[in-house]
Amino acid sequence: MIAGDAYRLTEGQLADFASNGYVHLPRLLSEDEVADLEVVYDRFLTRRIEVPGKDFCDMAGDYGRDPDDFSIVNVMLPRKYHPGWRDNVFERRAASVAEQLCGPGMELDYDQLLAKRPRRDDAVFAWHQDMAYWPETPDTRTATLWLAIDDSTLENGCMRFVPSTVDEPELRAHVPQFGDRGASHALGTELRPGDEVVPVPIRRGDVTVHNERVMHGSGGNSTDGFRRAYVLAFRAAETVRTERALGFTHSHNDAGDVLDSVGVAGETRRARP
Ligand SMILES: O=C(O)CCC(=O)C(=O)O
Repeated sequence: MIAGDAYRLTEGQLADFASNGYVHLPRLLSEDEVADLEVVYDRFLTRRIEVPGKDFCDMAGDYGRDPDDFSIVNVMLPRKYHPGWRDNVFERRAASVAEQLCGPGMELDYDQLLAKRPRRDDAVFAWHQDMAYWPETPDTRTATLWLAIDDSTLENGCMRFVPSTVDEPELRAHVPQFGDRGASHALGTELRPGDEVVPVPIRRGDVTVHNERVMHGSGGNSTDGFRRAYVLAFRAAETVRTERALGFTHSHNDAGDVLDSVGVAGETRRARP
C-alpha cells in the first residue's frame, strides 16, 4: 500500500524476503510516475545524456563492443550524470522499502539502468551473487530494488532467482565472463544440479527486491521490444562509507587496482554471519 513516499509491506512480503532473498512488490510506482522517469531513461539510452567511459557499457560483452551493438545496455550511476534525478519518487519510495526490509540506517549505494535490446538472444545476464562484485564489509545488509520500466516477461528476459543460495555457507566461485576485469565487468557463476530456478515476471511499475546473497540472472530477449529496468541498491551507511574509503564507488571507471581487489575471480568467500 502506498502512502505518499512510503510503500507499506505486508508481513508476508517481509517473510518472503527473509526466507527467499527476494520479494516481488506490485505497483511500487503508478503509470504516471513511471512515464515521467521513462523520459529521462530514454535520454540515457539514446546518449542525449552523456555518460563517460565504462559507465556506459554492455553487460553481455566486453568494453570494446560498438555501443550500437550492445545487447544489455548498462548505465552506471545515472543520478551522478543527471543530478535532476536525485531524490526522485523511485528513490524516495525505495528508501522506505529498504528500511522495512533491512532496518534503519540504510543508504542509497548506487543506481544503474539495464536495458536489453530487442531480439538479442545473447542479452543474458550471467548467474551471480551481488556480494561477489563488492568489497567485504562487516555489515552486508542490502536491498536492491529492480524497477520494471517495461513489463518484464519470460520472453524478454525477466529476473530469475535461486532462493536456496541465500543459506549457503559460502559464496559460489565467480569468474569474469568476457576476458579479465579490465576487458569487461560481468562476473558469473554456475547453476548446480538441484538448484531450483524461480523466474519472476513482473509488470511495468512493479519491483523485485533482492539481497546481497541470492543468486540471480536473466535470459535473452526474444521480443521486438526493449526490456528496460532501473535499479537502486541500498546498503548500510557504514558499508557505503567503507567502500568509498577504499575508492570503490560502483563506477566502472574506478581505478583498476580498486576493481581488481574486489570482485572474486575463481575464489570463494566465506559467508558472514
Ligand atoms: O537486469 C538483469 O537482468 C540483472 C540485474 C541484476 O543482476 C541486479 O540488479 O543485481
